[in-house]
Amino acid sequence: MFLRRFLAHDPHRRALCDPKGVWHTYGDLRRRGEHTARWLAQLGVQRGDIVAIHLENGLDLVDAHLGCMAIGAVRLPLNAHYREAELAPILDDAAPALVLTTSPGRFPAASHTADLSKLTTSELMHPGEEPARGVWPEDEVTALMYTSGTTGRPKGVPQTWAMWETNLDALAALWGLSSPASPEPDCLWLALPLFHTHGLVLGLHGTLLRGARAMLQARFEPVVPPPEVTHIYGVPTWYRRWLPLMHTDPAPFRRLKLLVSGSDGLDAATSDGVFAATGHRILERYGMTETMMICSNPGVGERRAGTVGPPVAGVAVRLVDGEIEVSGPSVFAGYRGAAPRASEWFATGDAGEWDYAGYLRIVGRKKELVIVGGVNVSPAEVEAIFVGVPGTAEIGACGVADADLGEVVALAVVLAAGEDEGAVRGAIAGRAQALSGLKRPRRVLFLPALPRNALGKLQRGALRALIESLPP
Ligand code: MCA
Ligand code: AMP
Repeated sequence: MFLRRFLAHDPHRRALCDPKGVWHTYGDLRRRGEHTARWLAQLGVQRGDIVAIHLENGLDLVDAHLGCMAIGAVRLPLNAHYREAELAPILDDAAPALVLTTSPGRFPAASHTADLSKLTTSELMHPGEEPARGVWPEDEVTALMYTSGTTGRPKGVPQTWAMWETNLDALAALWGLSSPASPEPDCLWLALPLFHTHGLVLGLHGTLLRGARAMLQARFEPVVPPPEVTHIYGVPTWYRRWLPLMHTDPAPFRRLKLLVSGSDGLDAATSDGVFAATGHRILERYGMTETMMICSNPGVGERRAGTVGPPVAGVAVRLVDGEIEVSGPSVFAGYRGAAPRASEWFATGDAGEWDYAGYLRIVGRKKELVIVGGVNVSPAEVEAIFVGVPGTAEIGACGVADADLGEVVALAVVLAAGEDEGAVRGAIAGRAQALSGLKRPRRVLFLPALPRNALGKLQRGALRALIESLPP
C-alpha cells in the first residue's frame, strides 16, 4: 500500500524542497522516480536486487530511492562518511547488484557502480511510459539497513514495507501529523542524514506517505528554520547546539508545531532550556533500526521529560531483568544471513524502567555501544582498527560523556615496555584515518593497565569511570 498511497497524492502538491532551495511537487517526484527506475532497468537492475545508495543528502539521493521504490529494488543506504574499511564488510555481506555513488573510487574495482548525477534533469523529467505499478507485497523487503553490531561487524536489518507503514501510521496518529487531505500539510526541516532509519524512514518516507512537505538540508547547522517549516525531527546534539540561538531569537522556534528528539537520550537541561526559550516541550521517542519506533511521548497529551513515553500503537514492550524487549508488526524478522528469530520478542540491549504513568525511562545499555551525536559506534570495531599498533601492549575503547555529542569514543593504551608515547600517539592518529569522523577517538589516554575481569575481558564500564575521573 505504501507506494500506492504515495502515487495517489495530488500531483500539484508541494513535496520536497531540495538543498538548493528548489521545490518539487508530488507529480515531479513521481516522474523522477519513474525515469530513474527505467535507467536502473537499463543498467540491469531487477525487482528484488540490492542497490546500494552511497550519496549525501540531495535530490540525487531522493531520486535513487524513488527509482528503487518504483522498480521494487531493495535499497541499501550506505553511510556517506564511511571509509573503505568501514564499507568493505557491508559490501561483502550484502553483495549489491549496483552501487549508486559519485565517488566510485571508494569501491572495489569489481563493484558495479553508476553515477546518477550523469543523468540530466531534462532526461529525468521526460514523461514516463510505464508508471510504477504501486503494489508490492507488504512483507517484501524494501530496505537493508546496516547497524553496527556489538561484535564490531555490521549486521544487515531487512526492513519491509509493512514495518515502515504500520509504524509511520501509528506515529502520525500519535503526533497529530497532517493527512493527505490537509489544506495545510506539515513541513519538516529535514537535516538528518538519509542513510539512517531516523532520517530515511521517519523523515523522508514519513513525509511522502502522508502527502506532507520536507525541506531537505545537506547537513545540520544550528540556523533559524525557514518560515515554511512546522516540524523538526532531530537528535539531542542539535537542540544543545540550537539553545543559544533559541534564547536570542526565539520567535522562529516558537511558531513551530512540534520538535521531536530521538536516537539518543535527551538530558533534562536541554529539554528544560528549550522549553524555557520556546515554550515547546521536546517530544522524546525511542526506536531502533530493528524495530522502528518502540515508545513515544504523545503529540497531544502529557509529555514527560526524561521518559520516552508509552509503547507506540501496535508495539508490545516488556522488561526482562531490566532489559527492554519488543514485539509487533514493526519489528524485523531477523538479521540478514541469520536464522529468523525463534522468539516473537526481540531484546534491544537497552535497559529501561516504567514510571508510575506507564511511560518508559531508558536507564542504560546492556549492549556495548557508544552513541556519538545520535550515531551508533561499536567500541569493538574501533579497537580492531588499533590492535597491533607498534609499541602498544593493550588497547581498549569505550564511550565517555561529552557535553556536545552526548558521548565520544575514548581510547586507552598500555605501552609496551620501553616504548615512546609520542611515536605511538602518531601511529594511532594515522590509523584513525581508517574510521569516519564520529567513530574516531576524541581522547587517547596512556594507562599502566586496563581494567579486566577474572577471565581477562575488558571492563568497559570501569574503563569509562576511570577515564571520566581523570582531568580532560
Ligand atoms: C558526520 N560524520 C559521521 C557522520 N556524520 N561519521 C559517521 N556517521 C555519521 N552519520 C563525520 C564527518 O565525516 C566528519 O569527519 C566528522 O564526523 C564531523 O562531521 P560534522 O558533520 O562536522 O559533524 P557535526 O557537525 O559535529 O555533526 C554531528 C551531528 C550529526 C550534527 C550530530 O552527526 C547529525 O546530524 N547526526 C544525526 C545522526 C542520526 O541521524 N542518527 C540516527 C541513527 P571528518 O572529521 O573526517 O571530516 S539512530 C536511528 O536511526 C534510530 C532508528 C533512532 O532511534 O533514531
Ligand atoms: P540504531 O541501531 O542506530 O537504530 O540505534 C538504536 C539505539 O539508539 C537504541 O537501541 C538506543 O540505544 C538508542 N536510542 C534511540 N532513541 C533513544 C532515546 N530516545 N533515548 C535513548 N537512547 C535511544
